[in-house]
Amino acid sequence: MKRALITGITGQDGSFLAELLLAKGYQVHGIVRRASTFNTERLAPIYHDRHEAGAALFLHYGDVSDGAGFRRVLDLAHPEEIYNLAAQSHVRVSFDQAEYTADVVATGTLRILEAVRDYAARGNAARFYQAGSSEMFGAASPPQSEATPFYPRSPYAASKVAAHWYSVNYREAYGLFIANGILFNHESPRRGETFVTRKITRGLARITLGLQSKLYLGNLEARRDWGYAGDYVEAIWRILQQPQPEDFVIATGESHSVREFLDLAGAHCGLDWTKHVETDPRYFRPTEVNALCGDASKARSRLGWEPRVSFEELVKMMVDHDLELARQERTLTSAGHKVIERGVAQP
Ligand code: NAP
Ligand code: G4F
Repeated sequence: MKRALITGITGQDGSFLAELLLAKGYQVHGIVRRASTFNTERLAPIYHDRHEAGAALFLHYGDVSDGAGFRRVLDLAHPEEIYNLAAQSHVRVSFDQAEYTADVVATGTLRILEAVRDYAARGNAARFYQAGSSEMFGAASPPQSEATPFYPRSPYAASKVAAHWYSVNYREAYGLFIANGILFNHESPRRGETFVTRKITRGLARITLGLQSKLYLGNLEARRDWGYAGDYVEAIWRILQQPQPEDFVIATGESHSVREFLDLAGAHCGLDWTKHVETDPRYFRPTEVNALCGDASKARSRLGWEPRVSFEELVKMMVDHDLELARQERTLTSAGHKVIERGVAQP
């Protein structure tokens, strides 16, 4: 049985990747941050108590700001594959929490690489995946490929560039199997509710069901290359199965504006979104990434990877999911139950 260790397992991608690896017969270990509330909601469907026969998913407390703790988990899990997905992953928030973002995203990766280097020196070969981002291309004109120079436009993106180059350096300096994925935006019904796609599908669904009246957004003209997270974790896994460690852009090659996302989501809800969406300047970024569109030719030819879910199918999947959530919420409210808020307004 192969063993994998995932940082960021409680996030959108972590949950999809854990599911994929379990289906492939891996024993999966994940690092979970201690929080005062549960942050393992996305893992609930695949988690079994470790005392149950056949349990293959094991969670360990840890944080990428704590190198010593990570090393202990590494020795305990003893993985052959390590996927570093942990990040303060919100671009707008990184302008407010720049030092923290650098500590987690850039230095956090360095801490893990140092641990992996020492793990290898003790005779343990582990393949390492670094979750890079199309945000690293920032102001570089589309289409962006592995050959496009980085031009980061946020503390988050600059930190991801640092993590990318730390990873390249450790590959070259120590001959380790280290690969960077440069993934363009990927979404799903599990996407965090403060990212624009989910904010839109959740907001329009609640408006459709009469649970709220307005949705406040920022820049509607930004263009993104949006794919489906379930497809992207398959690419992540394939990157680590290659004979040599290399870096890959993962993207659909199609780009749409936030406005176009609203058009499709609104149409699927049967709602004229222009009557409900208002602009709030606090959602604008000091420096914006205007247009991202990836050229994933290398992944197509070398990994044999292709996205399966189209943009239209993705929007529909997310809207359908959030309409169902809103229906459940309305049923509870109309039966006199108080709906427990899962959070409050955030960026
Ligand atoms: P996400 O949903 O925000 O998940 C981030 C994960 O990192 C969560 O499990 C989070 O834990 C964990 N985390 C945050 N700070 C941590 C820390 N200090 N120590 C340990 N864990 C920490 O992000 P995602 O969309 O799944 O993305 C996964 C990775 O891919 C991230 O590195 C992201 O930057 C990168 N990426 C994402 C996209 C995309 O479009 N989704 C595109 C390119 C690259 P909590 O659950 O406790 O918050
Ligand atoms: O959904 P977003 O916050 O995603 P963004 O900034 O592209 O970052 C995501 O994708 C990256 C890959 O390219 C990841 F590395 C990163 O971790 C994250 O997953 O914003 C998308 C666009 C931006 O141009 C933003 O200005 O939507 C625009 N936008 C407009 N109104 C908004 C809003 N974004 C958010 N979050 N909230 C708004 O109200």
